[in-house]
Amino acid sequence: MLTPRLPISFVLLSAALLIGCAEEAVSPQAPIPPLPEIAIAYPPDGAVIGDSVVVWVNALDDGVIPMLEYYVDDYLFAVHDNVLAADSAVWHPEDAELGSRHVLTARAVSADSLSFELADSIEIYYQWELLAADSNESDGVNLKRVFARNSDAALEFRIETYGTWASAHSWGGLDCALFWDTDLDSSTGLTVDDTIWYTVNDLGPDFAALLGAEGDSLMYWDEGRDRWTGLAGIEALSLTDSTDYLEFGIAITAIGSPEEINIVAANLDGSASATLTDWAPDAGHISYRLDGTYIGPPIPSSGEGMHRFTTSGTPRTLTWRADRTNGRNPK
Ligand SMILES: [Ca+2]
Ligand SMILES: [Ca+2]
Repeated sequence: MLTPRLPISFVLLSAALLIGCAEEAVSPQAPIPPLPEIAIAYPPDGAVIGDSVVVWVNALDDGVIPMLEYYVDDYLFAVHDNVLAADSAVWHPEDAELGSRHVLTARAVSADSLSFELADSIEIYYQWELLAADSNESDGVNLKRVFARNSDAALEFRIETYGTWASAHSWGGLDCALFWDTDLDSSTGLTVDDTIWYTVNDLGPDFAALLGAEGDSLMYWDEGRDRWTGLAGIEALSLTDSTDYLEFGIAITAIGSPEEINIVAANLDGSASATLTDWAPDAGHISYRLDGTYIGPPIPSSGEGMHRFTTSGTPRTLTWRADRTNGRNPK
């Protein structure tokens, strides 16, 4: 059988192609396997952490992560090699400010000189979430910053002041109040129509926590009698003499288990004129979601202070509880 003779030019071209294919077949270049998708599984986005946090990262599909890097902001705090499926690292904040916000990032990096990467980021807060920063409006004790955090069961606050009180539970020491609108309705609770010497910005507070000279107590607004009435429930109180901050917590069930509340903080400085009030914020209110994102340990209790409830302190004319029938209206 005769084979048709190919033109010389085509034979040469075919040979060149064969040589080219042979070179490709022996190339040492291996394809780069795709990285698995990764996700930060814990903590949840927006979490408020304690003194340390364990960060868990999951690979969402099969594969090995050649290198897994953990960052807080731009700081690399852990690197793990050849991660399979799930991995964790611990961050210990050092010199972080209370209430500071940080971006936590996990970055999966391929083995070929960092050319290929996947990342996931969340936001976290250190110890507390900052709700309000208030200016220094007097020489006496006045509000500086208000913080909050909540777990599924507890709602906790930290209040800092300019100036230091001497005796927390004496007149002229501290008389601080935190007002909560738990039904988000300014027409219920204490309103402008009620016969009391103050209104709480644009809030219709249904509950209040009093701390200091009027006794450390949780109150509710009695609509029938138009007055604050005591409830049990102040927990984990950290309130001492000769300092400028307090921390306390309540059971969320004590205020009806709301999902969101509006908040105004107030301080009554009894050391000078006994009429000087300070509000945070100065106008309006703070909105706060009780989303259970605090994952740190509970506030250390001062001795046997858990579930502390007192009504000690003798109410005076100008107090958060007082009404106009006491004869004086400082407004
Ligand atoms: Ca202030
Ligand atoms: Ca209300």
